[in-house]
Amino acid sequence: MSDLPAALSFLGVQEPIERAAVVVLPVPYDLTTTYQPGARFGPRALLTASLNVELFDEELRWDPSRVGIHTLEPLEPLAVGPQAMVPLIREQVEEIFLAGKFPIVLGGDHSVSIGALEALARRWENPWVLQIDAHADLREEYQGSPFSHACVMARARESFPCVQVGVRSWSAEEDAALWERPERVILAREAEEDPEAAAERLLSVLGDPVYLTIDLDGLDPSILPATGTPEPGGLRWFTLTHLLRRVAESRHVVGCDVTELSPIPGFIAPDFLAARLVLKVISYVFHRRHQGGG
Ligand SMILES: [Mn+2]
Repeated sequence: MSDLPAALSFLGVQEPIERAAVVVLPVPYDLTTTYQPGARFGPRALLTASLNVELFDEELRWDPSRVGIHTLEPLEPLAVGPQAMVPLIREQVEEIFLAGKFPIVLGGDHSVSIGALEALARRWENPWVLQIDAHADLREEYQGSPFSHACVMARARESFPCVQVGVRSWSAEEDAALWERPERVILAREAEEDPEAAAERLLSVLGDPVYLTIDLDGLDPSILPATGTPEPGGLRWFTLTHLLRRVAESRHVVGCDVTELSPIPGFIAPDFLAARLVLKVISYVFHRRHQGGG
């Protein structure tokens, strides 16, 4: 693991890795993107935007960067396909888990989650996966690959119980699989109509510990248009942050990935949102531990 210059580290801070609680792994890979490619530029745009993010969390009123954040060098993409990327990502994330640290994988397209989830299966006993996404991602295979972004949750459900939040687009093929356990699905519409009720329902089904996989297209395209397959009717900022805060307050969140930022040149708001969301996750997850809580 080699270091990045401070200019390309998350928030522009770079704690030595031994002392960091959070390790950020940029994976600029998007070769399974089906509509608008460009998620390969996501990590760089997010990291660049993060240099201007206010470190102080106005909500919990503390500076979450104090937990120590270290950003690794971006994982070099392999053109041979997602299957070759999976073990590379798995090894790096497993190393972060084994060091007792909190991994944050920055995609790249959503297929980068597959390697991270394999590391999760090796490191944690019976973890749950909480997916934020517009799409069900439950195809058995897509365009000849079972490791496509469109198959991420089909792979995840082979190993973990999963709850899917923000969903509003799926195929006929995925429909039956999605509704196998309706209590584990919170549609975007439901979350938007009553964020508090949605949070209560989420907490009534979600186990512990929890890994978060955030496909940014779960958010509404009015605030996050910079993504490969935008879908109308998504989550708003306060809906999503409320859900994440409630989860982090009551569950052990062990890691996360944030994928599918496909920057629009000259339009920085989505990049900034993504950077702020990563800092919110760190704030919510570590605030309790920092206060001496569980
Ligand atoms: Mn998606």
